[in-house]
Amino acid sequence: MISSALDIRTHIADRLAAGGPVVALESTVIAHGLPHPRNIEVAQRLQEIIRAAGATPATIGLVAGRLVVGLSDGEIERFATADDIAKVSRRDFAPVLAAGGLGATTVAATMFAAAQAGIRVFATGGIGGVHRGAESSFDISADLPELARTPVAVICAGAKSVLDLPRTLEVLETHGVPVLGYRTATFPAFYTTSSGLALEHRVDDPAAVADIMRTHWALGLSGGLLIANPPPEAAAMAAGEVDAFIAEALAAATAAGVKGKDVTPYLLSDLAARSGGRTLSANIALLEDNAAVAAAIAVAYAAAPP
Ligand code: PSU
Ligand code: MN
Repeated sequence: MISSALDIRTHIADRLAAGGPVVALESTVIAHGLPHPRNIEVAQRLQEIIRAAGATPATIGLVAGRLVVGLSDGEIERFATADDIAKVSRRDFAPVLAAGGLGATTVAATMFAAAQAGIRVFATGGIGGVHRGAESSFDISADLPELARTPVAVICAGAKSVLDLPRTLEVLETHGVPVLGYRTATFPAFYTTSSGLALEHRVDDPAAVADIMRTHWALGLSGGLLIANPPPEAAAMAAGEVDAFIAEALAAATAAGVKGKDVTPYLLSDLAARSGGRTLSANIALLEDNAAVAAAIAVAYAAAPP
């Protein structure tokens, strides 16, 4: 049964009903991940990239008590400009829906909404993961258990190296989430093309990814798949360049007492400031590239549905 709180906009419902390719997009990256006005430009650009590849973009967020799949341009603009937008992960849905107003969905929440709507492909920047020091803070993103339980393929540039990447991969393995390197044999590190961590599986074209998605779900394996696409070379940073900024940003976050859901947005904006905007341009370039790869995968998946 589809909840009355779920608002799948007509153009999305029609495309899905026709078996057409649809790519989900999150709203946390708009509201909390990128500064204004780049956020609105990027949100629009991601939709254009997906349309140009023949798929339909469905940006997801909470508006006035409803979980909307397929936000309008006007709504996306509100996410890009309003202050105090709630960051919504799985635990936050019901309270934020009850309160009304805007809620920006994280990877976890966007996956949940996409699956409810019947969307199988989702493009983002980087997933949340195991934070450094999680052995004492217990800070592990809800994105990881969501990947374990919700059947959506998430195209990302890995997880940011502010996280503990080896442990992030361990948790994904524990939960049986396939991690596919897209044209790479190692896990990308978001700002940099490689973390140096070897992946078991490498896939080189969208049709092969779509085939693995079909097989995974046809077997009755639950949960999502992670497609790890390195940032484009031209925009990627060198590890030596980004590591010092990350160490400084982590120290600044600790000194400022930043905790919980505020950690990721704090680090992103702190890194952008410290790097003179280098991390921001890398972030935007990889978001655009992930949208293009996701659209190609969605088109391939729609061409031979399960
Ligand atoms: N990675 C980015 N930009 C972002 C995020 C991740 O490059 O804005 C957001 C995503 O929405 C992700 C969330 O789901 O941060 C993870 O937050 P947390 O670590 O609090 O789970
Ligand atoms: Mn967290």
